Amino acid sequence: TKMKIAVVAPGLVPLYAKAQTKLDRLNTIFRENIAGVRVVKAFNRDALETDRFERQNNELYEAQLTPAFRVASFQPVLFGLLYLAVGLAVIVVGPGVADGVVGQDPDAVTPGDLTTFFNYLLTAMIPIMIVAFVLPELGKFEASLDRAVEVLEMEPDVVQPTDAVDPGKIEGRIEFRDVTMSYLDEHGEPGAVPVLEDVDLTIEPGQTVAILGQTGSGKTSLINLIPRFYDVTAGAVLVDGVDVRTLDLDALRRQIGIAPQQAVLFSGTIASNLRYGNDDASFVDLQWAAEIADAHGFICAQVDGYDSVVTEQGNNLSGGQRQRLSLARAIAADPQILILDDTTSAVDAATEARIQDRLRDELAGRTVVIVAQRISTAIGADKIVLLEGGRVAASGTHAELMIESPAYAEIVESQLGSIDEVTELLEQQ
Ligand code: DGT
Ligand code: MG
Repeated sequence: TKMKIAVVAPGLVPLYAKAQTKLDRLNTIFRENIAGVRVVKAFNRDALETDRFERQNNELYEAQLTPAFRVASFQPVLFGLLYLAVGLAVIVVGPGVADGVVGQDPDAVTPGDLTTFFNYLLTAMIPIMIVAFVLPELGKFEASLDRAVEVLEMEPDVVQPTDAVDPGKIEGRIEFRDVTMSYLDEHGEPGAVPVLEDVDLTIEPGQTVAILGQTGSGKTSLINLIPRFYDVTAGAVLVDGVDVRTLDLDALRRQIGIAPQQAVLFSGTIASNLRYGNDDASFVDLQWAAEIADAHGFICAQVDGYDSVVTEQGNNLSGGQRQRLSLARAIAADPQILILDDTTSAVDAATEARIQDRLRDELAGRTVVIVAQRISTAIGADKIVLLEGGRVAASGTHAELMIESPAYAEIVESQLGSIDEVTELLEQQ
């Protein structure tokens, strides 16, 4: 018996190790897709990701099949041994039982009786053991099944419209028309307190608009309406004069490059991440995008440059590096509308100024929407929008707002000190 196990087990260990590696990989893909679902949606990568998951899932299935076969084929051997033991017991003990009594007591136990007894015992015991193992699992099974069905039957809030309009190549005009928005609660009903209220805002093609506002004022919620991650509760969001709810989702999102507030990367290489929104991007395109995002320098400093490995969710990179790659990825998608949600929060002010300069020069003609914490990010924009509690508190150029909006002037002063310093900063630009 020991020989047999020695033959089977060493073969099993590497097989299980291989299967485990496949399982790890599948988990990574799964986690990345959950964490990066916005990015997947924004860059129209649903099909690619489904494919990636399916391929890895099949690999795991194959890897588990071989050891499962080995273990299954081992079962008859196990039962054989069990019955052999019963046989031995009967041979050894049986005669002793019988010897003293045969011929004297007709009710005495014979070796045959003993064999039968053991057989019945085993036959009855196995199903009892199985039930004992399976019963507690049944409860778990039902709970899991309910939850799985719930998830599977979930309807996405945003769906491709019937008779979707293909906008063709867009110019990049964005209009928020009397927009009110509440996130849906667990029953699919709009929440009582809207996070955006009566927002009226027009952004002309080629303009750079900065959105300012305190944390929770609705900045992210506002920009997420443009690629239609959510729908408005009232009013409308229009791109090039067309309600986004009537536009072909893929066509709309293909022309929007977004660098979300959380910079999510995927395992692969730096180049594969930069190409995420645009498979056709050449190496020169990638370099161009990385230069603008101020990422080219640190990419080249890596041992393998653009082919350097990015581990799960970009964990081997710093926050600032991830942000810059996320920005470069959005630029490499060659979008007509570029949306940056606080994308430079983890980079220093000098680097940020450099990025801003290059964005202005290299992306002239595209519409850029920047969510900003720092006044210095917003100051050069064509229009600055100040959000307060989901409402537009003020909007205009820096010069206009300094006169018209005490709230804006207050933010400026608190961040930049005296007005003289601001003037100096403006002159340098
Ligand atoms: P930040 O990024 O901290 O500077 O804040 P904002 O200005 O980007 O705020 P935003 O738009 O993320 O949140 C505005 C409000 O909406 C805030 O009260 C939290 C709420 N909210 C944000 N995302 C969700 C969501 O996915 N579901 C629900 N139910 N509420 C959300
Ligand atoms: Mg936000």
